[in-house]
Amino acid sequence: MDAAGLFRQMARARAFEDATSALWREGRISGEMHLGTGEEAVAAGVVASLRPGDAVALDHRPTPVLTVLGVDLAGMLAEMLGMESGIHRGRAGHMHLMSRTLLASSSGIVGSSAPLGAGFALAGRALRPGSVAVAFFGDGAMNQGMLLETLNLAAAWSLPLLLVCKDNGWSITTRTDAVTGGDPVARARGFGLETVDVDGGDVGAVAEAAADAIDRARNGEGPSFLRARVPRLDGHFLGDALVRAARSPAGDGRQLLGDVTSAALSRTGGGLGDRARSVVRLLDLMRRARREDRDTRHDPLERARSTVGQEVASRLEAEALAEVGRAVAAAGGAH
Ligand SMILES: Cc1ncc(C[n+]2csc(CCOP(=O)(O)OP(=O)(O)O)c2C)c(N)n1
Ligand SMILES: [Mg+2]
Repeated sequence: MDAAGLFRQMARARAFEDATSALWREGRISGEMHLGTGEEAVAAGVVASLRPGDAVALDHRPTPVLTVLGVDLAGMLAEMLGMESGIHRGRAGHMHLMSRTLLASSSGIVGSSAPLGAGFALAGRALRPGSVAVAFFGDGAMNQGMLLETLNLAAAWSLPLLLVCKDNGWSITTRTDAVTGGDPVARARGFGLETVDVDGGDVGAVAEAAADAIDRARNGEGPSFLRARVPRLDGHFLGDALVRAARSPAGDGRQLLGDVTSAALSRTGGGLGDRARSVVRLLDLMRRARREDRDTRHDPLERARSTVGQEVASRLEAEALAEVGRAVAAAGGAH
């Protein structure tokens, strides 16, 4: 797929995430909302190499990949709005979206997309020779036992599987490197998988790396592990306190710090050292969140815009906005 084609898919995915965000902020979607804003280059770059008969297993940020794959946008939005017209009659919400026809499935259980993907790959090898499966998950999932077991089985059974780690450096409010031994890529290599490490904000680089890995899987040459570093543009979930603090240090930031400091001063449980450390830790997290939030060069869509040129980008973004706008109206989400 050419640069414009990849950009078009990224723009569609971003427009869908933005529309979901707007509906959530209006109070129309209940519960937590994890968006994949910032993961569009990974979604577009990997899906570009998929064909009918391939399968994808997704995590709690499934919508960019599902949008690029071609799942009905109005049906997904209606699902999130809890309507009978949703693709799962309004009962699944955003973390359990799936498509039987497109062989796509998601789950909010961190790490579970890996064994799910391995199951898809195993079934695909038997039922649809030449097909592949892709599992998408975050860096936090790399420490889940079932994911590590999957790395092992995928290599031992030479499954036609691509494991894609969308590494945003965070697991909710924990910096993933603070709870991770060694390097995730080296870990996957240790199990015998082919590995590749790419800038997940560079759609061309993702597309190229994924194409190689998927080709190998199709040809029976076994599984691969692709680590793509991505930004987390909307925080862990919409309304994330760290993002609010980052965007408004004098308002939400001061309030959050004040709340944690007074809790640390007044709480009876825990030693003084622990309580002081929790305030220092919060300050560190707020500093990192602010730095990431300010750094707009990290926005993959912004970067892709300069690759295709402003004129083409504007046209494709306008088309994407119109398409998603129609889906919002069809879902009954428009005012
Ligand atoms: C098995 C399991 N443990 C904990 C959680 C709670 N939880 C939801 S998202 C998340 C962080 C996951 O981090 P990562 O895999 O890096 O994904 P990210 O949110 O950063 O995209 C956790 C711990 C969960 N959903 N499932
Ligand atoms: Mg993460």
